[in-house]
Amino acid sequence: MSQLLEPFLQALQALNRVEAQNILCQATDRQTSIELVEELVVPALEEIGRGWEEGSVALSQVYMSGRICEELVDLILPQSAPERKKQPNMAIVVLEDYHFLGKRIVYSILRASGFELADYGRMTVEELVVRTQADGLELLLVSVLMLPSALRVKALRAKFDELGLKTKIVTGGAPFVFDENLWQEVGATAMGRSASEAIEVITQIMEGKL
Ligand code: B12
Repeated sequence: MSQLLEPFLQALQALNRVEAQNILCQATDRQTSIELVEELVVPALEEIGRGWEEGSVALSQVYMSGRICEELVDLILPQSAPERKKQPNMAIVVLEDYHFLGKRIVYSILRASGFELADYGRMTVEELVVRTQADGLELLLVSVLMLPSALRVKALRAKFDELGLKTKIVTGGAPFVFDENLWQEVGATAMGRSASEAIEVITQIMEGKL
């Protein structure tokens, strides 16, 4: 897998969608699509993000790489698993942020693993409170990549508490990976670093461990 990272990265930076797709598809007979996403797509985008911070990658490259990866992820991730698991009533949302790829991956992988969940797209705290109450959610998965958005989870938890909503919040995305205590500070029940960890956390919640 690691030897594919450099060519995949180069294809993305050259905005060569066809080449990026070829590299990814070559590996699908050796790796599961979930492994490919987590071991190739995510590290490549992180590397591109680092390049942008250092000034060696343009914002247009960051944007187009993100779009190309979105399309490729849709292409390789399996559709919903036929058997659904008995599970909490749950949804996933991007909270006041514009980074959608993480949510899309977590959503697809959860559905492919047998979980049923609603996709709320992008919402503000106010919209989310109304929707959560109306749908009677037991579990809300929140994806953010920017720190100000991550801090909004605190306002969300406060609104839930004000209304007596017991909905559990599980957070994920870069700010929670950078600061390992942030999920507790914003009042979440747990956090996950990847789509696989999302499955682990939900399983623990179903077993009453969280
Ligand atoms: C691609 C990208 C963009 C694309 C987004 C395209 C899209 N459709 O998503 C574009 C170009 C639009 C963009 C814009 C901006 N970006 Co940007 N972007 C990135 C970049 C390079 C990669 C993000 C990404 O897609 N990663 C791949 C995905 C799959 O990873 P992920 O989201 O982390 O998800 C995984 C896990 O975190 C986890 N996960 C995610 N969500 C959840 C949820 C739950 C419940 C669980 C359990 C797990 C989980 O599972 C996923 C799969 O493993 C990051 C760099 C980085 N290191 O993250 C910067 C980054 C996030 N961006 C940043 C910034 C600042 C911006 C802009 C403000 C830039 C600007 N000045 O215009 C704008 C924001 C616009 C807005 N109003 O919000 C900063 C945020 C800094 C901060 N901490 O606040 C970063 C960190 C770059 C940096 N170092 O400065 N960006």
